[in-house]
Amino acid sequence: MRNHPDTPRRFQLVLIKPSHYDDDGYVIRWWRAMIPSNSLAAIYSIAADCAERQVLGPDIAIDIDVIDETNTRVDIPRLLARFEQNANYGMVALVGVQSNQYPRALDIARPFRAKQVPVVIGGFHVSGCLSMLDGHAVGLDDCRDLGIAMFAGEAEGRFDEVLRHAATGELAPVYNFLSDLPAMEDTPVPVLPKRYVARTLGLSSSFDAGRGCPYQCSFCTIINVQGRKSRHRSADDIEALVRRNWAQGISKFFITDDNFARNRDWEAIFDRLIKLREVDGIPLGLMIQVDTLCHRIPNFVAKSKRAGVTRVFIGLENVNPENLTAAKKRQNKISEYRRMLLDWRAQGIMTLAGYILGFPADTPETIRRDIAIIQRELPVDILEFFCLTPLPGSEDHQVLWRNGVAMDADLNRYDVEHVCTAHPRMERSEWEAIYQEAWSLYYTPAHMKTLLRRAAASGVPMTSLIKVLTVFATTVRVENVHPLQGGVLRLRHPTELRPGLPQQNAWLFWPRFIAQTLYKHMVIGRTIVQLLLMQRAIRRDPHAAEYMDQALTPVRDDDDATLDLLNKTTGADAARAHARRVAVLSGTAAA
Ligand code: B12
Ligand code: SF4
Repeated sequence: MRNHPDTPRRFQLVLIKPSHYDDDGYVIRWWRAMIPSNSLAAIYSIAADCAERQVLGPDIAIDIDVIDETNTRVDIPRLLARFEQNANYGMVALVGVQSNQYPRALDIARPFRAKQVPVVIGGFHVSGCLSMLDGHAVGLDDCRDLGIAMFAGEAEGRFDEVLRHAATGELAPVYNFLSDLPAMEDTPVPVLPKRYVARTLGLSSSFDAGRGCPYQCSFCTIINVQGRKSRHRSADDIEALVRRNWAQGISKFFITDDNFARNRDWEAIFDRLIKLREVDGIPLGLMIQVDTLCHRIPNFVAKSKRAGVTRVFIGLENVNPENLTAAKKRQNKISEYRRMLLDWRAQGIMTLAGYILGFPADTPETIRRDIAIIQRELPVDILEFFCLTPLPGSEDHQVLWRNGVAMDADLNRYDVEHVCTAHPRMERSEWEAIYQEAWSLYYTPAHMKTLLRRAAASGVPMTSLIKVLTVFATTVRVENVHPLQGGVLRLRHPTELRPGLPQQNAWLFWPRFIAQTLYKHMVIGRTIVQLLLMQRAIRRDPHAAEYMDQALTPVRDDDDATLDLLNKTTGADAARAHARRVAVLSGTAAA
């Protein structure tokens, strides 16, 4: 059916954030995903602003549909029918597409392109590749072949143009704004309508208060896409965003800045959030991401607490100085780790730390040793393991690509959970095995009990820790995906199988799915019961508040020679000697 020429035209804008395929080839999708995607919220708000400003003309409405594939099935036949009814007047936007999501994004795009529906793709894969490679690698020519327009850079201030081109059938093959990153002040703030947020757990949302990071870690893609200069939203914008969410009953947020401590306006933003919380009574609950030196910024930790931060993610990455130097992560000083973690703990804030496996000095033995040292000596709550991955867009990837070093050809595996290239000291199979083993080494019942005892002694809410421990202790074991891609009740559908893989018989598919689901929930249920019993025992212990161990011991000397952390890790001696030299030269220690 075609629109009658007299009826106002309605541009159909479908925003899809693709998921990716699991090891069995099925799309990773949940009944409830963890948290709504900030990339999707950002593009939704930019698009809604375009609709309000009627950028396609005064009589043309823009209908916006939002699909986050981690919690909603992309019903391609239904969407195709909708485009057909509207004479293909519209556009599919593949939003925030990471490298591991790129193959799935293309699979979603194919049927739309076959019917000539305009498709545009944006996100870190396209931006990272166009920033660091030759404009064709890795897989970008597939977009050209399919007629998918590629968008590199950030959509703020640029989406009008893309919409107009799609409406007139004049989309360019490539939009590249990487050399002209927009300022963030006064741009539409990322807010998703509640009906989409409700498809995730716990009615919390997310926003980016800023972009860009000053550091230069070689495995990082962010600095090559969003730059090294801090760009940020204003405190007024943040207040508007919080109020719009609060009007929908949402007051918990993940601030997605890679490093909020290096947001140049962190203090003004925190001060505004403190006012919203303490004066206006909005019950803010925040999670932020920071670096390991944030505790040295005056007031940062204390103001985090007052602004409502309850969880902080820290890019610890590794405890071996040799590895940190190899990754150009020289800002991470292992001698500071304990002081920093104890500062957060003193505020009753839960700490989550990223830990990368597969740096050059790592072997299965050193990784086992390091996890034991962390359990004993570092007062961190949650450890998240990742495999060092040459992510397209990073310096590491660029170097390997230029030197013609073999890397995995399947982009679906670039999810920092799979091994994608060779290691100097570990076979691929050893690296894969130690990644799996690391989770079970850290999340033993004994260590989880210690974590709960530390929480009880330092004011970190135990119930909250139990929720997080359940996710981190079970997701890899039960679902074989990283907790950061996790959710509640894994769903699968035969139509979501990766093209080229053999379809299972429905009589086998559904009984197997039900049996697996029951088994998984039994394992998860058992872990929850175990943790709740531990909590009950600790609550009944009259001495729980006095609990003390090596990790909780206050730092007296940054150069404490009794710690294995500063003695046994690879490169520790050289790092300590260097730190002593710096201290002597800067006059903070005697020669
Ligand atoms: C926060 C975050 C998360 C959160 C997401 C929570 C949330 N609410 O969004 C969590 C912790 C869950 C997460 C998980 C993962 N993440 Co993550 N994450 C980030 C982080 C730090 C910020 C994302 C963000 O909000 N950016 C701001 C948005 C607005 O930027 P954007 O997506 O690029 O979108 C802009 C432009 O690209 C463009 N654009 C985007 N789409 C489109 C579409 C069109 C049509 C147009 C015109 C423009 C356009 O306009 C947007 C607005 O300016 C990024 C790094 C970063 N700085 O972006 C990593 C990052 C995206 N994550 C990454 C990875 C690998 C993952 C995981 C696979 C890790 C894992 N194994 O669990 C999972 C995948 C989960 C999933 N299903 O998506 C990588 C991807 C690298 C790559 N080359 O692919 C990144 C880049 C970090 C890194 N290590 O380098 N992540
Ligand atoms: S500190 Fe984080 S965001 Fe900054 S360069 Fe290193 S990995 Fe990237």
